[in-house]
Amino acid sequence: MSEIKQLETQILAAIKASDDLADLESIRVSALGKKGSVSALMKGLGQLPPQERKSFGQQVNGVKQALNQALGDKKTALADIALAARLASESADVTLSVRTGPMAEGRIHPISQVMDEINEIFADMGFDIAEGPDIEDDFHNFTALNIPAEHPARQEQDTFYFPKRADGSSLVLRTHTSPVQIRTMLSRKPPIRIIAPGRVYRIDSDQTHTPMFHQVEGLVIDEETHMGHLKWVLEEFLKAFFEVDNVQMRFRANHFPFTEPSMEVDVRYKRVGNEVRIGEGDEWMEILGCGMVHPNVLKAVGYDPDQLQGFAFGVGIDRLAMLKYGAPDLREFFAGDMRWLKHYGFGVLDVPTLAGGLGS
Ligand code: 2NM
Repeated sequence: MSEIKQLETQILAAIKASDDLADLESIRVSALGKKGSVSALMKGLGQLPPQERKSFGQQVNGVKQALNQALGDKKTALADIALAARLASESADVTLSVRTGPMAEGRIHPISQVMDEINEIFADMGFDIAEGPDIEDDFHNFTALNIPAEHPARQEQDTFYFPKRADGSSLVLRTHTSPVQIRTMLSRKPPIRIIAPGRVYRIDSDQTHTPMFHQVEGLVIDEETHMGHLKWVLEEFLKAFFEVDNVQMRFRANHFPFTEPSMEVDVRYKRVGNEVRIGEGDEWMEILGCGMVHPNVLKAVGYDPDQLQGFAFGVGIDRLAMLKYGAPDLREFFAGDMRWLKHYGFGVLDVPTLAGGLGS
């Protein structure tokens, strides 16, 4: 095979094997560029005997043409492949329905929503949100709260006790969020204004009770805190929560070990069809418990009851959620039924704010 033919075969093979445009371009330059191998052949033309020059020149031109043709074809083929790959990767099936994603699919449980609403209302009044453990010891859950050893609240049929420890004591699932108040008073100096929302546990299970439920308790301690403050705070809370201009409250004497005096608070309401309207009507609904913190509780956390007083209150969140959002059966709240949650749940962006309307 002639030298020219050999070079042509070699370059054509390189073009055939090339699989990207940059590589192809460097093959073109190294063959047909100014200093390329084919161009170099032409430079030898002058040294040939005159009678051979014509056919040599024709041969080299033929090689040039063949190479240009092969380079052009390959370039088109590579561009087609690149386009096909791009089209495949960028294709969109316009017949697919829009995927909604977690922001639209997810739901906030009504209890979480109501807790957020309550937090927002009290934060606006200058309260901090306090939290504590679900598993408590005897001191924080009972003793410090002036609940003596023989008190019925301590009994095994009401309280979830953990197995006895080496020292004979048992941990409990907290029966109220009051231990959070005890922990706060032990770790902070007055004035104190906190609410403690969270899960609480009691051995109780029927149509209106679940063994785990949710509470928010509040505590205010200062040098001159009195029942007028308590009444104002509760009234502001109830008006904001039920989104009404007026509530009427009725305070009834009651007994709790941790407050003295202790009261239960009823609100006026009426039923219109399935709806409960708070603030109007002739019926009274019990809604929360409250009182002035018992001197024994203050002493248990090292406060001087002659210098400091305060009030506390406790509200069941689950029933508030049922009242406000019309869910009829408490047990449904904890059944984990997606259909129920889709119906009663809130959108991820339904963030309660006082300015934007709490429950909107
Ligand atoms: C209630 C009713 C009345 C209460 C008392 C305290 C503490 F820690 F200050 F002693 N925390 N929560 C309280 C008072 C709770 O729930 C119905």
